[in-house]
Amino acid sequence: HLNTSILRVVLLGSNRSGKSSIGNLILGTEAFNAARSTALCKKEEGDVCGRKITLVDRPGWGREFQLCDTAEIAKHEQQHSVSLCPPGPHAFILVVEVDLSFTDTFRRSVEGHVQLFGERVWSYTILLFTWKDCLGDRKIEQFIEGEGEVLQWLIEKCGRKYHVLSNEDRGDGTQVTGLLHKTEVMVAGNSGRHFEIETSQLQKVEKERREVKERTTKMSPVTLVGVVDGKTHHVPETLPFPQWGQWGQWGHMNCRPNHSDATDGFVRRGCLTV
Ligand SMILES: Nc1nc2c(ncn2[C@@H]2O[C@H](COP(=O)(O)OP(=O)(O)OP(=O)(O)O)[C@@H](O)[C@H]2O)c(=O)[nH]1
Ligand SMILES: [Mg+2]
Repeated sequence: HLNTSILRVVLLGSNRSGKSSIGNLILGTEAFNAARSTALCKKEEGDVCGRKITLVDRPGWGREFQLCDTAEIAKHEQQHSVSLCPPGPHAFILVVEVDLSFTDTFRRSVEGHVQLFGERVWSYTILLFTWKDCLGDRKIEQFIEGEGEVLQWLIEKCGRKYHVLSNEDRGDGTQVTGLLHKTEVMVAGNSGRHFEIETSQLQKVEKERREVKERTTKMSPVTLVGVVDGKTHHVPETLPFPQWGQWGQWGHMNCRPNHSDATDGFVRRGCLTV
């Protein structure tokens, strides 16, 4: 039957997994920028196969990062995604590239970042394998069987709800309809209920975000100059880093300032070591 209510979805996953790309594939637009790494949450709406959908894209976490390696402000931005689709998302799509190595480090990283919202989030999460083009002729079931227990663990965590597609293949409409169908089945399994986050948790996040914004607007707009592979790059942004000297994210690269004026979690000047 035709469901006229809005389906609210938040995209989760590590950097470069294909979150912005799947957002574009679902909406059939270029609403999200997949040419560069997403730094801030973004909400887009569309009409897909007769269903109204609200999609929230958000920054990914560093592939090799454990939750403790991720900057507090990055965690706040990740959590902010839920505020953009009140009263809460019906579904989270956890985007994972098929060609990752499913090690224990991967497991702890995914578990930590997904569970920023608490253990209950898994009941609202569908696993989406991207980069299907890397599988060649192999079927996803064969691939899963050939992988170890970490991937099995993830599939169980998501209640065996998963889908596979290639974001590069824009011609095959069944990729998106299949994903949306499985998402709707999950939502129906939750009796249409949306995920609710503790109001106090969200309020804390929003307060911290406001404070950070106030601090950054007071900063003088200095262009960060980075040296990457011996070449000088101008970084046109204020970069958040966990702490001075620690690794952070710039585009798709892990980098860290080797000297800077960062005393407050931000780097405005300095050199980058990649
Ligand atoms: N071959 C192939 N390339 C893909 C696929 N999905 C994404 N890409 C490419 O991978 C790169 C990263 O994709 P994004 O959609 O920006 O990834 P993201 O998860 O939004 O990354 P962050 O914003 O950094 O967290 C882009 O160059 C995409 O074109 C896929 O299924 N197959
Ligand atoms: Mg992105």
